[in-house]
Amino acid sequence: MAERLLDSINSPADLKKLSTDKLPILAQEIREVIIKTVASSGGHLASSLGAVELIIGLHYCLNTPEDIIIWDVGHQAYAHKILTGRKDRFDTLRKQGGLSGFPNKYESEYDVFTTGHGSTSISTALGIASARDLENKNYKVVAVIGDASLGGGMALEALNHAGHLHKNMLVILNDNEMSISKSVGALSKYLNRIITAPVYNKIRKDVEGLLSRVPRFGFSVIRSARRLEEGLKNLLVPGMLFEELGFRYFGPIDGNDVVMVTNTLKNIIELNKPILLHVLTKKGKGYSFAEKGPEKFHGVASFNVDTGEKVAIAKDIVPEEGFTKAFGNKIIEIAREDKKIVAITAAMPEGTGLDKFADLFPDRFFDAGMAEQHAVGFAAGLGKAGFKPVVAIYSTFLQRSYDQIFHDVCLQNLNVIFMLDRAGLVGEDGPTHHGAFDMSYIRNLPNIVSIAPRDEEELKNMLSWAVSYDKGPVAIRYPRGASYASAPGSKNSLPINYGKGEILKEGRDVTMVSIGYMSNIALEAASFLLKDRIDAEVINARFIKPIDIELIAKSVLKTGRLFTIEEGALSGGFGSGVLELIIDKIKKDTIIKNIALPDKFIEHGDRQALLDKYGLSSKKITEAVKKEWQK
Ligand SMILES: Cc1ncc(C[n+]2csc(CCOP(=O)(O)OP(=O)(O)O)c2C)c(N)n1
Repeated sequence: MAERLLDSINSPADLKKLSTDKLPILAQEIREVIIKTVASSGGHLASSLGAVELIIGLHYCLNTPEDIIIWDVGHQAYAHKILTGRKDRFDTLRKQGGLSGFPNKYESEYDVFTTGHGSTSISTALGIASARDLENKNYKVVAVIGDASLGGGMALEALNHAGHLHKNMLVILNDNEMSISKSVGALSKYLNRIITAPVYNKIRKDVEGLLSRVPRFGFSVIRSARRLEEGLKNLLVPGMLFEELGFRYFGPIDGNDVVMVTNTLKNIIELNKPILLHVLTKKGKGYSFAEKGPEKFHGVASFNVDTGEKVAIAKDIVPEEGFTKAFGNKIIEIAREDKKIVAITAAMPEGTGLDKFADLFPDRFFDAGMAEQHAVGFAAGLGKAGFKPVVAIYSTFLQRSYDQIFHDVCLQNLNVIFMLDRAGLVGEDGPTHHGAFDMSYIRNLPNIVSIAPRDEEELKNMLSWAVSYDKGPVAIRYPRGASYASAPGSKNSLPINYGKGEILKEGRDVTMVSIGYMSNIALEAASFLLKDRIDAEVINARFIKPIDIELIAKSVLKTGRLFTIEEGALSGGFGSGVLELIIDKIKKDTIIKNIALPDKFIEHGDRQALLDKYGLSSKKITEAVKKEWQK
């Protein structure tokens, strides 16, 4: 096989040895590596393919890692990993012990900041640029942010502050007109107007030509280019938003033309001021299936490169996203009857299962954009005005909205329902995406009820119950990828009743109190324990708040041993809540153990393997109970 250019590149210094005319070939080689790897490991394909030329251009023109790049979300940075000494380990992407799917400061000095959540990069970059100036240093700072992430409150707050501080920094707006699905919002319309303004575009092309032809242009050229562009934009670009915010705006340029990107970067990088470079990229670039269906290829599981089809999962593995679909179907059923139901997502209609609802009830569906804080405040307004808002946001992203949950929903005691998908370990996306903390951050707020279903049937019943409950907010949490349509024994379940748990299996030796899907795992553990003649009572707590402490205490008084089991952080979580309330209701010599996620950020890897590692598989739970039993 002919030697690839990529074979000789082990660092950005090697990249700089290439002449610019070689860069398109390198981009193609990097794409091939990304497609091949993601087809096997799964990951964020479409965004990473779109950003290849931009990443080559940045490492070609900057002096990394002294010059600093902050990636927003970080899901687009695969080419950055490949160019910064990690190409030989790239096949370990997202695997346990392997490379992270996101920038990770513990993985490489080139990953300055560990990221995974959106809209953070401009704030971080501005902070670093300010520190640099305080120390009279002169490295460069660049934030790379997507058009959807730019709509998040934090990014807009940062732009506002940056224009005021007037720091030397470069913000690259990587605009592919897509979030996971189509970008929404007035800002996205504004960007689209910049791109499509016909007269502006024509003259912009002349400016672009000027920028790319002159290898390193002098101040007089900058001045005339600027004057030309300025006059043009004053005439044609409504608002000149970025300029008004204090940034020099350049672009839009074709972000998939690596020579254009490189030449433009070379020219603007030395301008000592806040600059915003608007690059247009194609999400999924270079892989036809991803170009045609960027939503489907935003985050993918393993797929067949030739057909673009998902690799079939073995029959014995429960279908992914069972809870998500169950929610999506049930909310439609309820909304047909109840015209006050409205549904809200923060840029994730498919991921949360609301896409069908959006098609059926376009007037009652709201995509607030990648703006979780606003989504919750907005829901509060709808709730205040008499509607029943159902806000579906992943557990980890709802962290953003903590103050809105507190101030706009709980304090007003509004009937807002939160659907917290991906509550628990998500697997390969790792620490930024695990939903480990929601029980802790919701349980401590007054007025809100927090519940978790053990199977899809129970999720549907809980949703119906939450809609009928009219005394305040309700949060329903459920994990990723693991679900039973109807778990063993669930057909005989009791109806959902405020603050009441249920006994799934009676027993006399130990009490296992579990929440949500973990109740199925606890039942499995109980069946293993029976083989050792340990007769466990298993309680499905159903309510994280208010906890059915009477039911639990009665059982513990009988068995003398209490095990709480939850897929969430130990600190402040469900088990912690049980202890707060049970302490004066049980005997002093009761054996107590909380089985939960430890007080650390859990790494990425296979979900089942991680659950086992952290003691939450039926095998590990059985071992933990036996250990206490033998004491
Ligand atoms: C706070 C937050 N909300 C939601 C997400 C989930 N998410 C990851 S990428 C993405 C879309 C990003 O779109 P954009 O910024 O335009 O980048 P692109 O993928 O198009 O390159 C979303 C919604 C997230 N990572 N962080």
